[in-house]
Amino acid sequence: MKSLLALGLIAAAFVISSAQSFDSAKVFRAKPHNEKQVNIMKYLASILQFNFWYPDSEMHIVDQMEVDFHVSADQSNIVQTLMEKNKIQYEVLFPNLQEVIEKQVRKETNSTSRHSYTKYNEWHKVGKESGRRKAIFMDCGIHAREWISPAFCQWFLKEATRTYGKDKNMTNILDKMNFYILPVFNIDGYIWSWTQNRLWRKSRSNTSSSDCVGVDLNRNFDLAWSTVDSSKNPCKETYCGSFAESEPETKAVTTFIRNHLSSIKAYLTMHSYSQMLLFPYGYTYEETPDHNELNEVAKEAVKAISSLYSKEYKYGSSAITIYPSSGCSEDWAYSQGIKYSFAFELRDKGKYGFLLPESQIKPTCQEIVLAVKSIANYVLNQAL
Ligand code: BHK
Ligand code: ZN
Repeated sequence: MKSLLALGLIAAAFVISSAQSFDSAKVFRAKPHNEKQVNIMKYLASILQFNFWYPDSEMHIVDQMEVDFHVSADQSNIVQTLMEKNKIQYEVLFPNLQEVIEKQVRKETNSTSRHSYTKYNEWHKVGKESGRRKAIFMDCGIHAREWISPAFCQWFLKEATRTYGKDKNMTNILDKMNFYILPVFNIDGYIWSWTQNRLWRKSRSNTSSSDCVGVDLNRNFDLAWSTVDSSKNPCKETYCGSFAESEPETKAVTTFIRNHLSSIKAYLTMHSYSQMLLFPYGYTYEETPDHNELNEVAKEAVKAISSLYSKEYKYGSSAITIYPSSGCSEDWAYSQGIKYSFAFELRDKGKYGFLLPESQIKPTCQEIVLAVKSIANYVLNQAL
């Protein structure tokens, strides 16, 4: 035990002493006043150890440029002497680089103090602070052909930017929460739906021995994967993939969410169509422990939607309200402890379906912004 402790101490000492020391290293600002001096500077830099601050290397030194660099203690005298001999104008910005660094570390950082927005923060504090701040993760375009969905994510970004500082509620939301917005989840599929097949739903991966392409990314998540309403058949529209999170698109999102779990309080995923606001579960008709609360949040959000253009959106658990589906993103997010997990089914109810006319992009986005704000407000009012 004792020797272990000693080893630990040695290791700690080693870590501390392994930090580069700049004891008596000097920071110079030199200014060549003619071509000859430029060339001398370049020459000095090439034979001595100039550590450039500005510009990035001797290559970019020109006449009349203020050149900032530091040199180690054992070279600073010769550098100084040679600049003086050649009448190159210079000043010493810091006579002892180490001293300034230490002063800054001691004064401007303090490993025991709390995170501060007006201080430099160590990594663990940056992470914690980001974790303390609430966040909403929102993705669009899991299914390629649902073009209104990516349109919404883009709209929301624009609207948030446009109304920040003007709209009191949006300002408050953005001051207190982070939004992680993924405008197109299924990029390959989205491109395919533009170039090859307007009604493409899945991703574009070549998974199996079969000739069929693509995985239904909303069946590829790791909760009740491949149990109900998904297919093992790569040729089906609801093919769930060869294993949970088999697809890079899924993996990227789940990895991001897992890494931000301490801050992500809500998960929103945008689909179309049928005008619904859904929450878990999708894989079973059973209610979640949070069913009543989620139902209330959904009810308020749907009320906000209808306040604008009187569009009716149904709400409820997705298994009951739309149909059972397993391995869907919203169930998975909920299973990770993100209680406020919702899937939107945007306009319309089937008159145009996936071919929703462009004239409906604006009103659809406007009404859904209200729903997102409604959910965000609710989440903000919850304890951490
Ligand atoms: C949405 C969220 C959770 C579970 C199912 C759904 C319905 C969605 C799907 O994955 O089948 C329907 C859809 O987007 C229309 O293509
Ligand atoms: Zn969809």
